[in-house]
Amino acid sequence: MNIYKELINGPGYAVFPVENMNILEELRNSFIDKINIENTEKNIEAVRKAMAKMNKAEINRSMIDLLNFTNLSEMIILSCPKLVEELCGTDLFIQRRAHTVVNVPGEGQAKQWPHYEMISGISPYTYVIWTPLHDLEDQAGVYYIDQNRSSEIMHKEESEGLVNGPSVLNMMQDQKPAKLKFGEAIIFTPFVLHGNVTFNSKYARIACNVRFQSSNKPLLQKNTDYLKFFQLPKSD
Ligand SMILES: O=C(O)CCC(=O)C(=O)O
Ligand SMILES: [Fe+2]
Repeated sequence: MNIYKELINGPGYAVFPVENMNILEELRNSFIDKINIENTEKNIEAVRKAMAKMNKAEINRSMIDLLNFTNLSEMIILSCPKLVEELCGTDLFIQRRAHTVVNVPGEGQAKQWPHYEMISGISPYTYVIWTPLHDLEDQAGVYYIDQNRSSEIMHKEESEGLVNGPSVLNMMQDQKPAKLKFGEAIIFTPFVLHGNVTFNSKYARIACNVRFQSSNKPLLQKNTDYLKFFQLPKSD
């Protein structure tokens, strides 16, 4: 099955190898440079180890250093240009500021409840690319729920007048996050429920994600505060 079919007719998510590893490596080095954690060697494992021991306030503080990572969105998109072009063409709206998610090990630290991206007001024409900055061990990644099952769950909630009711929150208990290697990414639609779970490790988990859509499709709720125009270079 090709990725388009997996996204539209299949589960709504697909793992794929990043096309341009040199850009992903450059992205990772840029993250390590910018995050600038004191007395830490400039490699991803050392940064992960240092961040695993930081409290939430310290992590939030260090995230401020990433505010000047102003081309993170472009870098993720340019690491997978063929896939992006196949799905959305060359003229895009991309998230102005891609997210970097640092998830630390230990009970009560899981950052994301089960959610689907449409809930944050992006358009139904949006795709998300998520990629870790290192191999994922244990349960540190993200789990994804088939989009048909996701939509059944959300319809059930709606009929019961609930948002994040027990059936959604209980989903966190028995999920198996996808184990990606550095150099792999997941693409998913805004209808797929996903989230993360508690994991045990000496290392924090660090991943980046970006939202994008064709500039020919309606934006609906989001505007250019959230998105910027971006044109993929001509492919040869
Ligand atoms: O990185 C995570 O744990 C959550 C990421 C997420 O919610 C997303 O990519 O939309
Ligand atoms: Fe999400």
